[in-house]
Amino acid sequence: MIAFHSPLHQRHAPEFEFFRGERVPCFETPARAELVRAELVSRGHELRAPTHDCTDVLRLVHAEPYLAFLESAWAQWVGLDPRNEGRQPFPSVWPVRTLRSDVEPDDFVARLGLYSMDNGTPLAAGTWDAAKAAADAAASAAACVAAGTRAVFCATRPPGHHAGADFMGGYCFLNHAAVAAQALRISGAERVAILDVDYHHGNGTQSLFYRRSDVLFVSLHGDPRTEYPFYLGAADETGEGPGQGFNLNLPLPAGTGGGAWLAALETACARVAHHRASALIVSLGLDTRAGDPISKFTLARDDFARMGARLARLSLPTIFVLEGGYATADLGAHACDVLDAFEQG
Ligand code: OKP
Ligand code: ZN
Repeated sequence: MIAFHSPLHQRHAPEFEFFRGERVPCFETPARAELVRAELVSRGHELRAPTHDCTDVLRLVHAEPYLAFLESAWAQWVGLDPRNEGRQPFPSVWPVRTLRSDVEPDDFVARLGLYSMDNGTPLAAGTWDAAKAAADAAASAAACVAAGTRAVFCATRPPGHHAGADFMGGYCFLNHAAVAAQALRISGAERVAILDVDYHHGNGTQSLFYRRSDVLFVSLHGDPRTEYPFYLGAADETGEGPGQGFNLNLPLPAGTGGGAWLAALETACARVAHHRASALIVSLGLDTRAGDPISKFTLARDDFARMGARLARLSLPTIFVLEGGYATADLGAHACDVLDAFEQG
């Protein structure tokens, strides 16, 4: 399978995040994409640098003020104090209900809060470069599929599915799956489906397409009553206005194993098939594996090949976009098991 990858991902390398009240080393590391890249090469997949600039599509997915903030955020931070080069900024105040979110404050950290959903998404010097390269990969994958390629993988990071029109969150900055979907729509696909199999609900992707019937969003994820992102992902979120009926959430309890997960995948695939899409985008989170350090499903190694084989039976041109997966040593194997089974299916 063709896999888009850019070494620019390495420029996004924050050192720590907050976890259970402590500063801990980041779970979302450059090593993740490097290990996936190495496994792709060893299994004979074709690596390609992104071929397309996503800028025009990006403007349709994200709000202009957010893009302007994100692109210059590190320069703004270091501009406050040159010693900030060695420090990570974190938001500390958010415009929740009753506070105003229509004015950009002059204070940098207040602006960071305005454009963030959590304090778990550390910025680094090269965050923009890495996220932009991943979005370029998504646009390139869309061009490939529009030109007739059956399946493409975006071996990119940071992930994207928590990022919304004007906010970052959950290690995500730009929504690459949404960029791929929007790029496919522009290149003539009338209907597109996004299937999100990451452990965490793709709140950003859901919100971007919630009022649209052209892009179906279906997600299997840990029940948000107990799992991040907590405030979106329930089964009663079915779409709004023209998008009514075009959002399907299948929350599953923590502890769910391969059998129940694959049964839910069946429901998800039936809904995708019913959409009669001309292409599928899979937000491929691999954090559903037993032992993932921040997730609570218990899929086994073999379940990833089963997933790939089931997705192949949809018989749709498919773009796989890497999202989460933090049991880093096995990440390449899990990704390639899905892709190889898909290609053999
Ligand atoms: C991103 B993706 C606390 C750890 C949990 C949020 C999880 C983000 C998951 N700092 N942080 O969907 O895999
Ligand atoms: Zn996840």
